[in-house]
Amino acid sequence: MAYVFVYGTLKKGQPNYHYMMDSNNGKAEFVATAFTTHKYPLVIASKYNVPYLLNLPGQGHRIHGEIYKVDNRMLDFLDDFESVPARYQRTVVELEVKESAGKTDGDKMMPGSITEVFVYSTTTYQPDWPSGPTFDSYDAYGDHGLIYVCKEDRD
Ligand code: PCA
Repeated sequence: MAYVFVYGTLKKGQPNYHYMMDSNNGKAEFVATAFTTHKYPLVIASKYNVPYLLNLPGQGHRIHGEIYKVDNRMLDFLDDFESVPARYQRTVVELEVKESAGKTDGDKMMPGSITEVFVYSTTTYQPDWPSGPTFDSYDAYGDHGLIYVCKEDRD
């Protein structure tokens, strides 16, 4: 078991959420919403309008996302899905818990508490990305109008 913070297309309601809920890929259980204790640039870039979290702490915004408890099978799936280590790296990020799922077992993360969990961030990016618009929360269907192109639809 491991905890993963998702901030992009894997969040609830976003284009790749269904992969997290597909039991063929393993198990993922929603634990809490959270935001990073440090700022990071979250940009939407490339011709496919992909959300990228740049591992440049101190720039951008505190990023909002969701914490999931995943089994090893799902962690393997996500590593593969995010092309670790070629395109993404799985590192640890410090988070402040916002709203916790209403569970009573020992797993409950308390709002306001600080926790460290895995996150996927891009290993490579264009030099102009950090200076472009950065977001505090990703929504594929947001006002920015940058519609995400799913992996299956890329050329
Ligand atoms: N999916 C992962 C990383 C970027 C993306 O699109 C996530 O939602 O955290």
